[in-house]
Amino acid sequence: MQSEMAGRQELENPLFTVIPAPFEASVSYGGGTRRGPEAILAASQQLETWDGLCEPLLWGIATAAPVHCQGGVEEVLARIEAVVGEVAARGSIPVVLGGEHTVSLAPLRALARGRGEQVGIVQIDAHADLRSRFEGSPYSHACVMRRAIEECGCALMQFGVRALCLEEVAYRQERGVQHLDARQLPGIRIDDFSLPGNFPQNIYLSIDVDGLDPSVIRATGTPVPGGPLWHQTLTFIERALRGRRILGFDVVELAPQQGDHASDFAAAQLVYSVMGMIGRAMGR
Ligand SMILES: [Mn+2]
Repeated sequence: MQSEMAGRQELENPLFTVIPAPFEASVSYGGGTRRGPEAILAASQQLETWDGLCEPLLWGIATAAPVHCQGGVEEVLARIEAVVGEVAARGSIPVVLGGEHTVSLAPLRALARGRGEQVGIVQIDAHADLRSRFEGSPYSHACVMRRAIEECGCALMQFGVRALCLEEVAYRQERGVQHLDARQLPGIRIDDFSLPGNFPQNIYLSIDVDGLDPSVIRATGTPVPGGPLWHQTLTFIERALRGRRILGFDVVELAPQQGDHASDFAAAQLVYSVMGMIGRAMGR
């Protein structure tokens, strides 16, 4: 993200630090998520700095060097976790760009594991990602939210899910996973949504770009029709952040495709719009 317009104070203490994490190991269908971060960063140069309500750039947006993502999954997650931990310790909000959804486990380990208070994950996704194992691996992108619940003790709220298996339905019930699935959306006024009162105060937001309808973002490995549209998704996020403290967020699973720069741009706009919502929720 460009930061030329920010003042010295904002450059030294950026509100956000973008961490590119181009990790891609579990490809279930279409591939290419390792090129997601660079495509989002390239598209970010085309964004208007005024997001319609405020100018997040002025709060300071730093971009860290891409995390080295070759090697075994545990090794790579440990590297991402270390960078997220450093960023958070400096008081900047980490913004992780994937890569496949597995990368979300790293910021959750850094921000939620061993923390005194429980962290609630707000997940935007077409898939529940609650499988115990997928294609032999407990670290597949199809398992990431289950790992987060079990390793980091997180609560979970899912939005836009429309592809899940019976194992995941049972697990949701067993663990009290909250959800607003895609099929429920036609009957709902998202403007009225709020997280349950007993949902944790500390929030981590994880956005799998396949959560949005493929008419908004289609450059992703496992697109599923019938998802929430742009404004529904942004309204949901804004409502979910209300009155909560946000520890960090990620945008994952963009798999850029030649000729589809609309998807790259939408993902970059999503990152920037969420930054605006977070800053405004903090009273900036
Ligand atoms: Mn996912």
